[in-house]
Amino acid sequence: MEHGLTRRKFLGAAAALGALALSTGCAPKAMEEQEEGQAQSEVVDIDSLEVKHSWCYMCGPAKTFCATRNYMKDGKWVHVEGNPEAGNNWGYGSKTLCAKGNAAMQTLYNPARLEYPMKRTGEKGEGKFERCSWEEALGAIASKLLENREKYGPESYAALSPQECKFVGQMGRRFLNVYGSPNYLHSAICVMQIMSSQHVSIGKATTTTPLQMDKTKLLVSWGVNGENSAVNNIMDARPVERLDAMENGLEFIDIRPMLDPLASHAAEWVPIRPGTDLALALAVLNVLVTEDLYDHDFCENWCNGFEEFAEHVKQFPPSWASPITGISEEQIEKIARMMGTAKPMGIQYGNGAGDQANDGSWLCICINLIEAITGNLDVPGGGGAPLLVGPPLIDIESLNWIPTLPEKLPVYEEDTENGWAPSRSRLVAPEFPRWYQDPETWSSLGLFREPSSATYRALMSVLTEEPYPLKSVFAHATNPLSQTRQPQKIAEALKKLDFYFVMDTFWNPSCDYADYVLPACTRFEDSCQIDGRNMPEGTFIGIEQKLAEPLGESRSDWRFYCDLAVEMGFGEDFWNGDFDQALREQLEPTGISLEELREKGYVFVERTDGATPTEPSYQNYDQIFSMLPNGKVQCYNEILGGKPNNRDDGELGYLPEYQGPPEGLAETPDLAAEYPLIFSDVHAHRMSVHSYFSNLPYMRERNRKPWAKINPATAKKYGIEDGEWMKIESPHGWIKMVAEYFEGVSPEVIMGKRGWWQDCQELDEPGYGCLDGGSEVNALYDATMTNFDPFHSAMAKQTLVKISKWEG
Ligand SMILES: Nc1nc2c(c(=O)[nH]1)N[C@H]1C(S)=C(S)[C@@H](COP(=O)(O)OP(=O)(O)OC[C@H]3O[C@@H](n4cnc5c(=O)[nH]c(N)nc54)[C@H](O)[C@@H]3O)O[C@H]1N2
Ligand SMILES: Nc1nc2c(c(=O)[nH]1)N[C@H]1C(S)=C(S)[C@@H](COP(=O)(O)OP(=O)(O)OC[C@H]3O[C@@H](n4cnc5c(=O)[nH]c(N)nc54)[C@H](O)[C@@H]3O)O[C@H]1N2
Ligand code: SF4
Ligand SMILES: [Mo]
Repeated sequence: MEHGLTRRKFLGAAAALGALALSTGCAPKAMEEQEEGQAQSEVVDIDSLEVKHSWCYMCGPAKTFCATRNYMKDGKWVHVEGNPEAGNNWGYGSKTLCAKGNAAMQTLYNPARLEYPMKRTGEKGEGKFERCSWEEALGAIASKLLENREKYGPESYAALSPQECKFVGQMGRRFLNVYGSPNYLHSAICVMQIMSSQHVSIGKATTTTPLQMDKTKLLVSWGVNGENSAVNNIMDARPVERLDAMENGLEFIDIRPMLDPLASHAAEWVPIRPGTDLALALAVLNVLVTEDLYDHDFCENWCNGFEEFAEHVKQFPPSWASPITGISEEQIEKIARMMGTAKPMGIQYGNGAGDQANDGSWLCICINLIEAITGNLDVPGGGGAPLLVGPPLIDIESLNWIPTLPEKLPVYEEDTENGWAPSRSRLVAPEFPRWYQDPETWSSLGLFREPSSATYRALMSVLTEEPYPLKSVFAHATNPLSQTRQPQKIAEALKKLDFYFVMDTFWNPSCDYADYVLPACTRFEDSCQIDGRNMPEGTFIGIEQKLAEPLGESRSDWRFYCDLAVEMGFGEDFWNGDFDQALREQLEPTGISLEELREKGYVFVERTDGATPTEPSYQNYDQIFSMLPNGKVQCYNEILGGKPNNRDDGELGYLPEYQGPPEGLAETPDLAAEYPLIFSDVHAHRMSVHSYFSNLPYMRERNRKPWAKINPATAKKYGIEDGEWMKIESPHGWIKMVAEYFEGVSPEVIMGKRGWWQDCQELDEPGYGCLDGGSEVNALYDATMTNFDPFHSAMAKQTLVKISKWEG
């Protein structure tokens, strides 16, 4: 079995490397100069090369995680490694980068890069385009946006940002606010579930995740894909730290359908049927209550309505959950007892738990309540107790945040009448209920967030005209045809949409429907993002240093908004077109100038006083829960209960309600007679980000064909051999994928990987479409809008399917 994890310790200062074999990546020009078949490596003295500093961008445009040293040879970027002073991965793997990080050169020098603005000349979807100038594209976009604002109101413009992408979240949001639209379209399936469920149940001042993991005795890893999503970075999953903590006696429970590499180290692997986690969570709560495994003192003093809640969960014993989840009663009882007795216990949960389940908000809330009622909140080694780091030695608070000017949003009569924040009445498809989308609510719970609509429902407004149709949509660093459900429907909406424009580094399939496509440069070709990090070793500030001139006429994603704003007459709110001015404002509190930072690449101030960080006092519950109703954990939920849902067609409940997936072996037996298997997918993969980077040879080499893992017993039943293509049909669409035999998945479940539209020219690997007959898993899933989660709009990521050998 592939493992992919190594243990690495903080390396301290940079060690001189001496000679190093360099790979020149996939630069088309460099390749032409090579003799055919000649290996592309040469031995170079690394110390003779110029080093530029930057941040690795290979975790996606939303993130700056690992700071890097980039080696330049004759003006070309030839080698990358981590910057040891940056404490990447909180001290682990500081110099090493993950596989994606090491392939970074191949994205800059990729033959598939977009180089020029393009305008559509054929029908939408036909793919006929011609090159145009930036001047023409910006002029046309600006005049169309101004015209549509006049004709249909500012709310008719929406920006897609499924992954809370940084430049869309800051510059794109600022543009939306100045234009006057609240319609920031978020996927409703990435991370907000975790954040919002914590706000409304345990408060934002704490969490279920154990940050001091070396003290944790039991970790519950629920729907987390750490070996892929967080190999080398600082996100919550922290798989390497988990393996180290196991040496101190940590045990963990892994709840997910596949026996992935980390799951094979677990004390208990719980191979749950996709989409049924809430049944499991309710049964765990049932055992905790009926077997008296909860913390009485905590529940009496710090839980709102614990009695009603305890009575409520008595309806959900393991005998009820077992046939739904496919997990034996014995295993449910066993893991519940472990959660109730091991102290301290912490729970990490990822996108597999709640983000993509149509009852995901109650699921996430129940997970939080398991942590709470077992008395594990704000306990060292339990949930929420912070990492011990000294105070920052440079003021880094302002870094990486550009003010978004929410005060520019118009206030409508309906907003005032209902007590809603500005423009909430104009949300086309509120991701969260309108009453919840309030700066007061969010900030009182510890997080500021601006309004959002949910992508799928919002794009459907173009077809249904309910409550009004969006007219102009900007897809910036996103491909709506592989990101949300039912790409067929999305394509229909894009066809009917009045004005659609895209800015991307590559031609994604949704570009075919665009009026204009704009070429983005990678973050290695400009210097627009600053980030900082405070660590036990010291405080680090880094900026992207430009490693190469932008390819063709590609432009920075950040600067683009300044260019468009000037064209629209919004220049005053956009530093009169000079984005560097925004960076100067960010840097002001640090006392470091932009010029100095660009020159040096980074500044690191070492902690030399030898003082160990002071331990905070823990379990200050009156303070931690002070923002919650009655100052208590919401077992009986008075934030949600009795309030309108996000569709304004019903009320939310006070106590967890089991909904279950829209279809399933236990849920819809008639449908299961025709479609006898369950299909679900994984999002993160070590060799790609979302649906891209599979055009990089280093990545595609190890992740070659659209794969779906299937139990050999099941595959053989249908005459499908390992490595053969299979046709996968659901009641909602069909795709083809390559069967990968894997005993670590139950015979009734198939697990695919999303996003296969990219080809890889160097390896002669084709791309596969996003619509029916392609290989995009989203084509298979249900998208009945009344099935979406009534609080945070999540959609089920599971469907019933039938399979056959693909002969096409
Ligand atoms: N290399 C790489 N890293 C990434 C990304 C990437 O694309 N590539 N994406 C980034 C982004 S945007 C995000 S949001 C994070 C996501 O980070 P994670 O939440 O860690 O990643 P996912 O891949 O969504 O993993 C979900 C896990 O849940 C399992 N699962 C699927 N269905 C179910 C279910 O019904 N119940 C349970 N219990 N488990 C289920 C899957 O098998 C998978 O192991 O990763 C980030 N990191
Ligand atoms: N079935 C299913 N669907 C899912 C998920 C799942 O697990 N299963 N996961 C969900 C999650 S967690 C997320 S975050 C979303 C992600 O969904 P999206 O963010 O829409 O991801 P992609 O579809 O990969 O599209 C990203 C696009 O950004 C482009 N791009 C990359 N870098 C840059 C850049 O620097 N600048 C510009 N301008 N463009 C760039 C890429 O070429 C690509 O076309 O998908 C969600 N959809
Ligand atoms: S985890 Fe990998 S891809 Fe992400 S920033 Fe670090 S090296 Fe780059
Ligand atoms: Mo995500």
